[in-house]
Amino acid sequence: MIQQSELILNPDGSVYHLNLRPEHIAHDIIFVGDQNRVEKITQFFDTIEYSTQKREFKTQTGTYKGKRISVISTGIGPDNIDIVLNELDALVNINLETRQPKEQLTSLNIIRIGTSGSLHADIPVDSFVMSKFGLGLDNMLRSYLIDAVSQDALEDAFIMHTNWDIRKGRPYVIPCSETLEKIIESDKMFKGITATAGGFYGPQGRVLRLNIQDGELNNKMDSFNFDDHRITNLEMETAAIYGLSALLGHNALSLNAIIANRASGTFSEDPYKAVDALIAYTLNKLAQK
Ligand code: R1P
Repeated sequence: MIQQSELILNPDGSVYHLNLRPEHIAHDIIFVGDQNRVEKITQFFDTIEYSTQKREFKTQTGTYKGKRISVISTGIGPDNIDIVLNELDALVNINLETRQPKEQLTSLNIIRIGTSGSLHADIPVDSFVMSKFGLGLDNMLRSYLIDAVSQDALEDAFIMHTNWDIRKGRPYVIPCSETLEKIIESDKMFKGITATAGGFYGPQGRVLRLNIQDGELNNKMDSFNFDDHRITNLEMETAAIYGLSALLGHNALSLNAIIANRASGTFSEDPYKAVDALIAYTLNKLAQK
């Protein structure tokens, strides 16, 4: 039995941070970072059956063209992904009354619609990137036993290429769900490795007043190539989502609208428009699933 201190439930039986009970979520779930992006998606729904919010975690469940979908905001960073993935998994795979894991496990389909910076001049602002792999620079996943899902050869090549200082922890690489990749992909999308950083400034090479450990890291990531996969973009959630989904048995895919180009130093003139276009694209693909 899982103790009360380990799986915390609110008085109404909902999971502690997400404020959700099992009946409140669909098995097709869209993650966004920004809580204000939830309604940018659900405004297109036929109906909304449930809405809740606690802190940055806002959820709305409803139907889009007859398909039941939940949209959840994760806030920023891999630490939040640890909360969201574990609590969502508890909703489907743990009996919250007996506090025992279920024998029949359920796989959720999780698609992130995020914003991100591109590392290459030829992946311009306002384009879309699908993450074939997540490359975690953040360490969160290293609290779990990940050898069965992580890609050692790609990790080793990255460590060698960037002369990575292992005092920052060993980067981890996790692939996307091939099932979701096939459903969502098109020639409109760039595809590559998405690097996930544990912070926005120093961890992504931004220098304001503090010196950083490796000022050349973004350039080295830009020139990295493994089996024809290059590092396309840098954000803060994908690798953590891929890692926990793979470990817990869920399918995950991350899509990002490119709003900044770190190679050319440019920023989208209308980032909301790029995100809206990615939302429309994803909803249509999901409705056809
Ligand atoms: C940083 O500004 C945030 O924006 C990006 C990063 O991953 C990070 O969460 O994604 P979202 O727009 O989805 O939050």
